[in-house]
Amino acid sequence: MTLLITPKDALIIVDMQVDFLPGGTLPVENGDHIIPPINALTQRLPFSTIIATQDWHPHDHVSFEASGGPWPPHCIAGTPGANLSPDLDQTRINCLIRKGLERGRDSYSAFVDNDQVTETGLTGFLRGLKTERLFFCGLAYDFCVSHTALDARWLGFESYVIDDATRAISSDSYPTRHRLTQAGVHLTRSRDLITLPD
Ligand code: VGL
Ligand code: ZN
Repeated sequence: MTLLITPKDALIIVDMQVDFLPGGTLPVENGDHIIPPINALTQRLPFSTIIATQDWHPHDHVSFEASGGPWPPHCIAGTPGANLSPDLDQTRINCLIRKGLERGRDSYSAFVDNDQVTETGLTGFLRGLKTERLFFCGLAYDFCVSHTALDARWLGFESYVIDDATRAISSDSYPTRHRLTQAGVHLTRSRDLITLPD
């Protein structure tokens, strides 16, 4: 099913950072393969709101193995690994949201920390622009992309994950896909997003 994208729609590019790409400290397999489709989305479609998120952790963050967490150190604030990929076209990105800044709390969602209390401000930003539909892409499908899309749905936004513009850490995406569709998050593909010729 094709979807006509208008300037009222927003694109949210999740965590396209050096550490999550091949060669980084927490690389998502083939994460670099989604850079051309994401660039095509921002270049081809008339979104007026394009948000990029960044995981942005202190060096002793609770999610790191040295602190008893599940992950190798990644996206340490201000380091090159926390930068957005140099291959990502940032020309039309008008908002950057950073998350996971507090040592003792992680944040998979770009809306609210894992404590479900601390907000990033993204909700107010989008509501202020009267945005209704949100389209999600980036890394990683089974963590930050899905948590962000689920929160968006819960907050009342119509939410779409762009399947060919995301990649998962786990090789089995079925549980993530199931959780998303059960919650009413739609799955779509780049080629189904269209615009009117001008
Ligand atoms: C992420 C694991 C740890 C993500 C962030 O962006 O999906 N995953 N921190
Ligand atoms: Zn992280």
